[in-house]
Parts: sequence; structure tokens; C-alpha cells
Amino acid sequence: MIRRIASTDLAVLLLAALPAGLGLAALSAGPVRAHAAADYAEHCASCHGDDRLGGTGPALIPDTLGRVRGIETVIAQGRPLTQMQGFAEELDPDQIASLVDYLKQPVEGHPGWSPEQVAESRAMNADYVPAPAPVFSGDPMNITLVVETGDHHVSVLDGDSFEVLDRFETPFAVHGGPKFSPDGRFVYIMSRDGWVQKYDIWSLAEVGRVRAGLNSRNIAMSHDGKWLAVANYLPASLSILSTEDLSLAASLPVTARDGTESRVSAVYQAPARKSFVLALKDAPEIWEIATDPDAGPFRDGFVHSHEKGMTEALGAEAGLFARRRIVIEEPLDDFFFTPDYRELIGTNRDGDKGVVINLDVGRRIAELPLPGMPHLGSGITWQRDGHRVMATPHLNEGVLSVIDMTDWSLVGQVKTDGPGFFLRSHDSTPYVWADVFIGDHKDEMHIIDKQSLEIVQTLKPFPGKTFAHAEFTRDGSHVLVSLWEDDGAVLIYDAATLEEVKRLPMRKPSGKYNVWNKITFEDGTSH
Ligand code: DHE
Repeated sequence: MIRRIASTDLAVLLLAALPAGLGLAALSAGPVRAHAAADYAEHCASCHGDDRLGGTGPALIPDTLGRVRGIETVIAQGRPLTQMQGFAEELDPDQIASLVDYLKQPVEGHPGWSPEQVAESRAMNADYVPAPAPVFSGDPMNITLVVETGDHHVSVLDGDSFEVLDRFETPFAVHGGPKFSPDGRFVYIMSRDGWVQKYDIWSLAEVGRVRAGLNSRNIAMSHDGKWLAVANYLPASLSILSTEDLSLAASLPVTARDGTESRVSAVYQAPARKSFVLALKDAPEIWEIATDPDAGPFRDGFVHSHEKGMTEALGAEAGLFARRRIVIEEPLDDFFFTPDYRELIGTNRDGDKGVVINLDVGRRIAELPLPGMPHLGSGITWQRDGHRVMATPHLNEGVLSVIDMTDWSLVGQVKTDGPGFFLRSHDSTPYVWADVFIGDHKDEMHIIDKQSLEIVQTLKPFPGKTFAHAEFTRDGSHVLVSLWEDDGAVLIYDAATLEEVKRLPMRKPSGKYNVWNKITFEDGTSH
């Protein structure tokens, strides 16, 4: 007689087969999830970790998977040109669907990432030999890096000849701008899984990598190039690495004054202030961390008295990595800084205004009506009618707001064909390049006159395909734009004639970063 296995029996059998940490939550959620946990243990854990927090493969947790589309297809068919094989032979569609459901559940407990685990993850390239001079003949200050998210690589382009000098593998899912050392020789690249990779542009070689967090947002370079800060969602912390050898110099848990643990939305470099500035996701505070033991606002245990109901700033310990809290009325995000780093504009959660904070006095000094979710992090500035203005796209509205930075008034709004994500310009060009990343017009790039605020031309070389994110060469003579598709390309335009001069095939190219424009904090680029 064939005995039917009751689901409870099955659960007991599976529990014995599961790796530590996977069993109980899966089982308490029922037999389907227990099956999925067993499938995970059998097919996925060796690369993605028993705890789903990542290994040779990326972490498979809701924090990161929320962004990945077509997970079922990836499990069934794998990812071309990666180590992710397809499992259609081993798992039927129902099993794959249960597995996806299982992966979308939060991991058990409160995943942490200790300083010891950071240290253990550190892997320096034993074959790396620093070159005494660039191993290529082009201008090392005119190198442009292209992040290719299609197969997780970066292409290193000579900014004059547009020759690809190197193409190297990055950790999975790089996000945000890579950060260069102040001399432009080294670049640091971060993945959403918290890996930070150091690459030597002169030697065209990886120096090493380390996992600074489990789910990270972005990185920032200190004014002197000694420290690299990593903003983490998981654990809620800021990791500070030595740029020299990627060792962990400090790990700062982020807890608000009332004891609330907060994720870090982003960390920004504020070289003029010799500090890092942190946007906190879950608390009405902005943090400033000193990158110089003698940095001004921290030296005297800065304390700012405040009007009732207004913001306040409190002093902190002195010394390297001393922290200053600026208490605000509501959490702010997506910062844009004035060129002197005295003021920043952030957006609130509802995305209906811009709040200007003066970092010296540590309080709000102005508020701008900016409905439609302004994307201030993409803001750029230029001179217009003797005034410095800044422009920001909006993520929910087809409009570009232009703000006078002397009195924070709204100078004008440029109506675009849809919401955009990124803006770029350069001192040497009369134009702003603004993509229309979101919606039906994702295939367009507007060229906008910086003085008249008129759209002078709209490029649309590939109807129906995403065409976004521009970057200028060092002298501003050429502009690189991504055909943001798996079978994509980088198109290179003459910045004056707006004619295409070259096309380089790339795998879903996203951001592009010119060494010179980044290390000189060129006005036309976001930092
Ligand atoms: Fe980004 C930069 C946050 C979604 C591509 N993005 C940044 C930065 C932040 C940020 C804080 C600045 C980092 C830096 O350079 O130091 N991004 C966010 C979000 O909160 C958001 C909306 C949701 C999220 O999931 O994180 C988000 N970003 C995206 C995307 O969906 C994009 C288009 C594709 C992707 O790669 O994930 C994307 N973000 C980028 C790029 C930059 C970036 C290419 C760097 C722009 C630059 O020119 O410097």
C-alpha cells in the first residue's frame, strides 16, 4: 500500500534536509513554502547563500529582488553570459512560482553584517601590480566609464578616440555613480548587494573588492581621498572603508535621537566641508560625518539653539568621523548641494516640495513648491542672466524646474514630453541634455538652451527604445548617450552640431562617468 505523506510528515522530512536558518519560518508558512525552501536549498543555496544573503551570486531577498523583473524566466532560463544557469529541467513552472514567492518573503530574524563579515569578504587581487604610468597612451583625465548593466561589466573608454581600453566584470547590479580618487587614478564601484570594487585606471586592473553591507544605496569619497563611505539599508548603517586597501575603518549604526533605527537613503561627499552628509530614510534627521579631525562645524562641539518648531542641530564628539545631527521636521531625501556645500535641497516623502537646509546653521531656510517628485539628485547648475540657476527633472511630471539659487525662486519650467531621470551639461556648451526616461517618450533626448529655456532639438534615433543618460567628454566637445537596451549601444554626438559621430555596441549601458568632469565637480554633472 502506498502511504500518503501528510503535509506535516513532509514538513518534518524537509526540515531535516534544510540548511540551518531556512527551516522554521518556511515550515510555519505551510507545505508549499517548505517545498520551495527545499528547492532553494538544493538548487540555489550554494551560490546565493544558505541565508539568501548572497555568495558568489547576489542576495535573494525582497530588498533587492523588488527591482528585478522576470525572476521566473531567470530561474527557468538563466542569465546569458553569467554563472546563473537555467533550472527549467529540474523545476516545473509551479515549483518556480513557489520559489519566487519564497524569495519574496523577508529573511528570518534581522540579518546583520558584522565588521568581521566585512573583513572576511575582502578579496584583494593577488595578480594586481600597480603600473608606474598609464598603460595606454590617451589622456587619463579624459577616460569615461560606461556601466553596462546587461551583463554586469564596465567599459573603459578613451575620451578622445572612443576606443574601448578595457572591459571588466563588476559585482551584480551596480547602482549610482562610481566615485573616483581625487587624482582620478582609481575608481570605486558599488553594487546594490553592498559590494565595493576598486579598479586602477592607469593599470587597467581590479585592485580588490569587499562587501560593505547587505543592501547598499551609494558611495561617497572623502575630500582627501582616504575614505569611502557606503550608505546601507541593511544593516541600517554607514560603513567607512579605507580607500587604500578597502579595510573597514568604521561602521556607524544609524539610530535617530528617539532611538529609531534608520536606513541611509544616500551618502554625499561634501569636500568643501570636509565631511560626508547623510540622508536618513526613516528619521527626521540629516547627519554630517567629519572626514577631517579638525573640521569646522565639529571642532567646538557645535550647538545651535533653535526656534520652537524649527530645526535644530546638536553637537557631537570631536575627531575623525565625528557625527553631527541636524534635526529636521520630516525625513528628506535625494539631495542637491550648492557648489559651496553650504546649502542643500532635499525632497520630502510626498515629493511635493523642495526644502532648503543651510548646513552651517543646521536648519531649514526656504521651501520650494516642487510637486511631481523632483529628482534633485540629478540637478545641475549654470549661470543665467548673471544668476546661478539649478535645474531638476521631475519623476512624475513632464517638466524641468529651473530655480534661481540666489533667492530660491522658481525661474521657469520647461515642459518636456514626459518625466525625465537624468540631466547633463558642461561649462563649454549652451545646452542641457535632458532624457525623457519614463513613459511613452522614453526614446527621446531633449536638447534645451540654457538661456532661453527652449527645447532646440529632440533626438530620437531608436523609436520605442530607451535612450537616456548623457555624459560629456572632458572638454565638452562630445556627448555620450546610452541606448539603454540589452542589445544596446553608446552613441557619441558632436556637442555643437548635435550629429552622431560614433556608435559603440554595449550591453544595456546605464550611467557614464568622465574622470575629469567628476573630479573637478564640473557644474553640468550631478555628484
Ligand atoms: Fe538611481 C544615482 C537612488 C532607481 C540608475 N540613484 C542614484 C543616486 C541615488 C539613487 C541616491 C545617487 C548615487 C550616487 O551617484 O552617489 N535610484 C535611486 C532610488 O531611490 C531609485 C528611485 C529607486 C531604487 O531602487 O533605488 C533609483 N536608479 C534607479 C533606477 O531604476 C535606475 C534608472 C537603473 C538602475 O541602475 O537601478 C537608476 N541611479 C542610476 C544611475 C545613477 C543613479 C545611472 C548615477 C547617475 C549619475 O549620473 O551620477
